[in-house]
Amino acid sequence: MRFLTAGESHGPQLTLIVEGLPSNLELLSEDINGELRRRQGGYGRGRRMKIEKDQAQIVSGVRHGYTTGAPVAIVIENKDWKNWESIMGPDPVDSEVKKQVTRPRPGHADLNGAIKYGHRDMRDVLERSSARETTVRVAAGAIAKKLLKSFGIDVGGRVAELGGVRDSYTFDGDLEQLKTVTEASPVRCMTSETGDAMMAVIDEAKANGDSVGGIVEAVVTGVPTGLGSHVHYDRKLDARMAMAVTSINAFKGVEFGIGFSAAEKPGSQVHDEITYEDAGFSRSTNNLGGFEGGMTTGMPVIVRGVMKPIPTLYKPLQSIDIDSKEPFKASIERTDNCAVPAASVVCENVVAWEIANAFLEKFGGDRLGEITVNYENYCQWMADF
Ligand code: EPS
Repeated sequence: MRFLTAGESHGPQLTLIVEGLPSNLELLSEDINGELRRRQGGYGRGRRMKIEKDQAQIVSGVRHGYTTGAPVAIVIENKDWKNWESIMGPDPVDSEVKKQVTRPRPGHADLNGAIKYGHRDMRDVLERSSARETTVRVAAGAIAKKLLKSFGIDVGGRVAELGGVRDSYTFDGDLEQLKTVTEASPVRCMTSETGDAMMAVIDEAKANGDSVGGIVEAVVTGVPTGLGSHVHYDRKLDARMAMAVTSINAFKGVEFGIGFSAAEKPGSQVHDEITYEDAGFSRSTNNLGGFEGGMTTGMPVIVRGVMKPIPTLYKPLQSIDIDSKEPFKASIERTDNCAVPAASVVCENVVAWEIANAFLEKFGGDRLGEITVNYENYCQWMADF
């Protein structure tokens, strides 16, 4: 499978094309809209999310509730477009209509993109680099989640740390509980007192015109052994996952299982001992987060990503105007002062996409039924191994 996205933050719509989905997968707009709603929420969001009510319109590849095997195209309207038509329209306009952005925000794509693509108005950069694009990546992930669900694979996520406040929870195998608790938490945190402390940090940052980042965790259960491969660098699924997670806007790093803390421990306390019971091979712990040798082990996949604080600040940092070359405070764009809870939903969905893609590589077919036969054969193979 592959997908392409198009669309600017204040353009008319976002567009997604997913190619390579099998036929006969049940897919309803609501499967996607449910995920879109989750992404829009979270404590710390700004005024934009009061304007948008993201709804997926499926415009091809699905008929009477089932995929046909043709590319699935989805559009999501930007309701804010009506306020930006003259600034963002495709047709030529008088130069005075253009509100030129000439003051790059430190930490954003503004300056590098302007130099690289030759824009004197950095709106031509920031509109596409905006995290608004994660809307359609979540739509792609929602389709992946639906596919995975047919094979008993489930995905959830949580906020593990926000603005320096760390939640002490570690995943205990109960994904249903994780989903229930995080869905009820405004910051998607598993421990309510920690969630309160996270909200206090967001309030404080907002009062100071500042922003805060954090760490999110995605968890996938029901993953069969052997997705990905050890035989070539670009077939290692953890490596592909790292690319997917660090490509989420503002993400700066990724870890699996105990992650970077493995550096502090001896090997005997890091590697997960192999066990064998009626259900087959397993591991006594899951320090490696469900991956060994670029392949899934059959243990839950645990992926964490770190999001830097959003670089658009109401208390802007020092910058240089690209026209006058004079120092100026960077331009202020309306923004969220914390999008970590939303980013947790995005992380879940990009992880779901990578798992689904690896699943189709291993068990692929043109029809869902064909994939099911391939998967069941493999389950039998594993049981006999
Ligand atoms: C964003 C700035 C804000 C966010 C936006 C990402 O938008 P605006 O500039 O319209 O106020 O709300 O996020 C979304 C629109 C979204 O859907 O997540 C940015 O600068 O990246």
